[in-house]
Amino acid sequence: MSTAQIDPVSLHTPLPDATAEQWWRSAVIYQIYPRSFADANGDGMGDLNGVRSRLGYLSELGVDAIWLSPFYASPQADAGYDVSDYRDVDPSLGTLADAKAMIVQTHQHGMKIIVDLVPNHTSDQHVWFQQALAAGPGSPERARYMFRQGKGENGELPPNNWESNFGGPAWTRVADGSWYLHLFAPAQPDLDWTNPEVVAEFHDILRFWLDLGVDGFRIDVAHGLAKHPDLPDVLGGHLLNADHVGDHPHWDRDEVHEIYRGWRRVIEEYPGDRVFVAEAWVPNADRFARYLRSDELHTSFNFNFLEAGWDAATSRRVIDQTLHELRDVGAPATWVLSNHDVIRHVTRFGSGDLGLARAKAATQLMLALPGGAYIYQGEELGLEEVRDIAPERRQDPVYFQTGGERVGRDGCRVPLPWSGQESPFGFGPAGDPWLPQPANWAGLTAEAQAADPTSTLAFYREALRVRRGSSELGDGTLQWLDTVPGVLAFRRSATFVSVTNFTDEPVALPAEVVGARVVLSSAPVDGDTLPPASTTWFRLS
Ligand code: TEU
Repeated sequence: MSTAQIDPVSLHTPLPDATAEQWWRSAVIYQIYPRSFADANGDGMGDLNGVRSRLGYLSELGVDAIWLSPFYASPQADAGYDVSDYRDVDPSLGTLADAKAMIVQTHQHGMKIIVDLVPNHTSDQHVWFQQALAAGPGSPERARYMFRQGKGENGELPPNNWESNFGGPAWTRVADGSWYLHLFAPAQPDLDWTNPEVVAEFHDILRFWLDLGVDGFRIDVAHGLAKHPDLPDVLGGHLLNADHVGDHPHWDRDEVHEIYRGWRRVIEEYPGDRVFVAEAWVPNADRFARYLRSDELHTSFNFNFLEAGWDAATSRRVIDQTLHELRDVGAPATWVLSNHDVIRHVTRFGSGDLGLARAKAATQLMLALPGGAYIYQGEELGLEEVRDIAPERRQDPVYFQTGGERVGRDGCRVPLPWSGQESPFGFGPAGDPWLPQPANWAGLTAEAQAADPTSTLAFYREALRVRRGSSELGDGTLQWLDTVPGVLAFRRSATFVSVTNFTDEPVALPAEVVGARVVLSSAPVDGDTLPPASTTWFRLS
């Protein structure tokens, strides 16, 4: 799609349904990766009581809500994204009573709480999969999953050429010779979403957590649940790309939307303002927007922005496409730069001082864009990806399924440094964290940064404070200002302007903001220039 066709987004176009009650249209949501956030019992693994102990830190940081990656009963083959019981807490992370207390206390701290829902697959230890194995081919128990006969003379070849996201074939053979589909690890068998029993079970799981008071769900692999009925070979690459948008055999199929219409009806039965956020890696803005039609999901992570890199032109194109497509469906944009699956943005943007300067500038830009935003735990401390984890300490199935060819995601999942001079840096009272922490994190602990007004943590707190106090930030629209190449500047109101200098050189201030008051800058502002790799917010009188 070419940017030339995109209408300029008018500053005065009101968004449909924009009401103050819809908190999620403007919310800043903090992602907690529970096993790496805080460890209350000192076993080296974060837990829900650790989360409870740090709720004060999060409300002080100034976020509106938290989202927790899965904490359900799980053999932990994929760090909890392999769920064996959707209605219980994994013993390594706590109990259901801890989860209930966490929900209540999060609300007491004035924040909302979103939990993760993993509907594409269960764990191979889930009772359904165990029943399926026991019941044999052709049984109703097997019909909850994707069992098929193989190809070749004796069915010795997988049913098709699909690849696991984590490397290797997406099929595993069981003792009786049938194969089952797993788009991720073999320990994560895919459910068959054409089976009404599967649909009903997930409606019930939604209700279970809604009854406990959660404010919403993040939907894992939201673009993957529906599969082509004939399971044809993938042509033209495993990942979704522009060549097979709309007809990929297992990504972003039209049938997936009926599932979300059903979920929307369930969530609408509940009082309060509850919300879905989709993890949908769908590159085309128009296909992406379909998930956010008014009878489907409320929000969806905008991964095109995350993937735009540190580049002014690409970022502007993605921002324009997103706002244009979402305006048509009335949904707010949801920006994100880091999560538990991708290399931390300080490191993606070049590491070291330059990477950090760019990362802070990108974050400040993100926080000025129309809509909501997600922050991934540790980015407020300026943490880098940990690159030097020894092979024997690695945990991610991606590393093992690719024979080490892909290093995997452990580097963004290292337990947080809270205080002190050596590991576990206050992550827990004692114990060896499940992934090793770099020795040089002593200067990056939350405690050290809280005492330093020039720290990354102080910057995040200030940015969130200013955002809260600026009524034009969050939901709404923007209007671009003319700038030199490498600089993006936009108005959020007649008096609020955000300017990002993507270059590594100082750049003259755009004419509109000369003499304006600097509200916040990610780097010290000097006279009439924008510092290299920086974002500055200006208030015009
Ligand atoms: O991720 C799904 C997913 O699509 C990503 O693996 C994505 O393909 C990749 O990061 C793109 O670079 C979700 C969870 O976020 C992830 O942690 C789980 O491992 C996965 O689902 C399986 O449940």
